[in-house]
Parts: sequence; C-alpha cells; structure tokens
Amino acid sequence: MKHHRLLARCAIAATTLFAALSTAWAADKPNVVILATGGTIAGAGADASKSATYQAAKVPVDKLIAGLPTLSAVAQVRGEQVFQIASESFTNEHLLTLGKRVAQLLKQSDVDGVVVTHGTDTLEETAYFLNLVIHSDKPVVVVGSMRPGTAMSADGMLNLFNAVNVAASQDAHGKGVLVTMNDEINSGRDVSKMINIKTEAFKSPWGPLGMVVEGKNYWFRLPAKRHTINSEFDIEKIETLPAVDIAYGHGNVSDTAYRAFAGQGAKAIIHTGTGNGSVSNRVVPALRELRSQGVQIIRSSHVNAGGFVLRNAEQPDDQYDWVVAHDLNPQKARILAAVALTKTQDSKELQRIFWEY
Ligand code: DAS
Repeated sequence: MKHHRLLARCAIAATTLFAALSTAWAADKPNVVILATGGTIAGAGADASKSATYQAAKVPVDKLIAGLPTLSAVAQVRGEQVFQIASESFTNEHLLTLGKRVAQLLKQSDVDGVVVTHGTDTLEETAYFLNLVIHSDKPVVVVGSMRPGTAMSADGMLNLFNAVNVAASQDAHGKGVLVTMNDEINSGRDVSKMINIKTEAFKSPWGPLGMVVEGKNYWFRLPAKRHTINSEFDIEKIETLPAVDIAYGHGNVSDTAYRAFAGQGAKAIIHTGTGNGSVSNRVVPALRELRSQGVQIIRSSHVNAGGFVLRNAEQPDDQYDWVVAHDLNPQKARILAAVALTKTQDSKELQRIFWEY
C-alpha cells in the first residue's frame, strides 16, 4: 500500500512540475493577439480544387488558430473576431473601429504584437491607414491569403504563421505596419495587390523589406517615410474620416464623375491619371472650378507597377493649387488624404504630408 501512495505522490509532483514549467514557458513566449476581419484567409470552397471559387469570411478566428498548432511554439496567441466580411466592403467606420482596437491592445503590457487577418482586396488600404495612425513601435502585421484554406496549396496557413512570427519578433519593432504574404515582409505603406490570381499577388514598387523563412526574419531594407510613432496623426484623436473619392482618367474621359463626387460632398478628389498623373483637357476646367470651390484636387497615377507623379510636370500644380500623390497609388492616396484632412485644409500642408508619408 505504501508503494502505491509513493507512486501517487510522484505522479502529482510531476504533474505540478509540468504545469509550472508550461506556465513558465508560456510566460516566456511573446503574447500576440490576432484580430480577424474576414476575407479569403477565412474563406471556404466546395472542394480542394477550388482555389479561386469560394466564399470569403466564413471561418472564425479560433478555427484559424486551431488549424495552426505550431503557433504555440512561437507565441501565446489569442484571437478576436472584429468583423467577418469580405474586405471590398470595408468602410471608413471599419477602419476606425479596427484602428482603435489595435491601439487599445498595443497599450497593454501583456500584448507584444498584433496580427490583423484581412481580405486581400483592400488589405493595402488598411495596412497604410494603420501605418499612419497607430502610435506604437510594437509590430502590427496585416495578413491575408489568395486561396481559401480548403484549397490545395492554400497559402493562408503559412502566411498566418509568418505573420505571428513577425508580430512576436523583437527585430520587427519600429518598422511600421508590415504585411506578410508569400514569404515576403512588405511595408504597409508601399505594398499593393498587383495581380488577383497568384499567391505572389502583393508587391512593393520599391521592393520588400525582408523575408520570413522557417520562422526567421531576414531584413534587407527599412521604411523611409514617416509612420506609427513618428506620425503626426493619432487614431485616438480621429473620430470620423472625411469623404474622399477617386475618379479614373482614361481616353475620351468626361468631367461627370468629378462633378458628381463634389456634388455629393467630397472634400478631396483623387484624380487617377494616365502616366505621370496626366489630366485630359476635357477635365481640367472642372477640376479648376472645383478647386476654387474648396475641393482639394490630388493627382495620382494608374500606372500599376508604381506611379510617380511629379509636381508641375504634366500640369501646373502651383498655378492650379493642386496636390500630387508622389508614388502613392490612388487607393492609398485616398487614405492619406482622408487622414490628412482631419488636421489641415491647406493644400501646401497637404503636399508636405504627401511627400513625408
Ligand atoms: N473578396 C476578397 C476580400 O475579402 C477575398 C480575399 O482575397 O481576401 O478582400
């Protein structure tokens, strides 16, 4: 009998020791929160052959985490389902709600990094928005996938594993909001979806910042523009974002869209120009008239490998009091214009902001 009692005592001691160790290990692991918003990374198709035909925003965040048992070796991970939508349906209100939750979490001492799972359609807009307004140097990593988890060669699991790795990494601090897709680490400012049918969909015109390989980050560049803690914009001081619309320039274009947007109250119009942000002579008079009525006119380009709009090159911006979007694509120019207009209506200040962010 004595023998059994001894064995029982040893078993209890071993269990207690393991429990203590596992808590200690967990305490050693960085704490990463995954904020889930929907998209393909939470998508589901009818069968494994469906890599492009599926329903986005179906799988809840806890199932995404459970599908990645290796995460526990990287970090203590917990999830919150902020939204469950396809990202083409994001609104300014979604951006503000998400941004405020990210900021709130990063202020907590028991949160070391945040991952945002997101649809790929507007992922670049959300990543840039957070890059502008989150005042923390802790890693924020936005991640999506081009194929649903139900498809052969689905990319979501590795993208999410990489995102948690980066969010848990000391060396990811102070690099602004990051995007991990297809083994690359891109700046949330630069990256955009360049093609909609490949897993290598996301590219930065000026190249990625680094790569993640087998859970290790390899860095090659650092962001050059202002972001996060060096930004003059703060999500905690933004309650609404002004209406900024995007009008597309092309051959045979008319000024109808520009006038309609202004008529609906747009505070700024992003002109998506051909080439160097060029404006058709059929549209210039309307833009000059709208500018005189107080609407900001911002010239961007639809050159998709990365436009680079130069002031006073294709149009006399000084004379017309217009702004150029520098290398920002139209959808990112909309984000920056909306954030900037929460602080200034001055076109010269807007231009400074477009050079610096
Ligand atoms: N509809 C797309 C979206 O939610 C699906 C995706 O690619 O994530 O952005």
